[in-house]
Amino acid sequence: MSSAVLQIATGNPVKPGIAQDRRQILRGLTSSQKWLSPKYFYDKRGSELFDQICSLPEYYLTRTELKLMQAHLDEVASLVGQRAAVIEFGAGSNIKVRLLLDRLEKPAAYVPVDISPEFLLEQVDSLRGDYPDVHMQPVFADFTQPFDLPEHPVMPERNLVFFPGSTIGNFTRAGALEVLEVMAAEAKPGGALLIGVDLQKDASILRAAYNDSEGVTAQFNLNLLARLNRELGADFDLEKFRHQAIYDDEERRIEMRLLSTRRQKVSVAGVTIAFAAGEYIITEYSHKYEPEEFHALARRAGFCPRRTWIDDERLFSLQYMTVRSQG
Ligand code: AVI
Repeated sequence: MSSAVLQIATGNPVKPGIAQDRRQILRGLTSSQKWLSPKYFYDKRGSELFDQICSLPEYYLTRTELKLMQAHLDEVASLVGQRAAVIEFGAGSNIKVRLLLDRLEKPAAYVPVDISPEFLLEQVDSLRGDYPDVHMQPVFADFTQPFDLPEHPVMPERNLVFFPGSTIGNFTRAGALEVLEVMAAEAKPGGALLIGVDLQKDASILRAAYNDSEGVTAQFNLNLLARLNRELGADFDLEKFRHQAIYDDEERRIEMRLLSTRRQKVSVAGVTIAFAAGEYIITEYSHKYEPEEFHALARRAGFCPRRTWIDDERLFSLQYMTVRSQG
């Protein structure tokens, strides 16, 4: 039994698993362009595969962001000041939040926000022993919607929202603006955001990152169908679908697909879904930004970009911004 107290954010009736998302899943699979939300990638198996992706040679994102963090977190810490509450959107990589908590001056609290109670509890349980002075308060909520922040025993000086990994790229540009607005509201005036944003670059580098030679990304993508089989009683034959990741130049994004290699019918939660040969399900977008484009988006959401660190190969950016004071 975990010792963590889980804060249930009011107004967010989100539960774990995908069975309760049956309607949304069927809506996607019965649309003229079939789609599934990337949020369903991350069951236990999907999270393990994602961890493997993060150390693939072609997947430059994680190692480049880690290098940027190593190089610039001291500066981040001096900008943030002491006794910040770190609010992480998504219970992400333990390594990254450790790096941040290690460098910040007397961090007051750590508040991971996620729709998976298991990930939340694992995350805080793994950190608690090493950060006894940091108040750990996981919040079970969908961070795309405003949520209530918990009270802390020591009043933090400011909120620092942390959103590494370029997960912001998995939202459409309009969706990213909405998430940034939620972040600005949660950080509050005087608060700040530290965010990892993947950059536009030569399409060959991007294609390789999402079509790795070991086929791990393919397994990660196909696991979505295996998950529907396990949790929604679907009967996808994984042999009859193929992973595809293309770079869309106009939209400046990677589009991941699961392509039906033949004409077939699949049953999902009792509903029959027909596929033509070559028809595909869109499973993920991963948008890539120029730094200035992202700054403009962040400004519209109420942030003031302060620092942007980019690696020498111009692959990835780590951006620090503060919430613009109103009026
Ligand atoms: C979590 N997210 C930022 C990853 C990305 O690069 O868009 C997910 C991923 N999909 C395929 N590989 C990694």
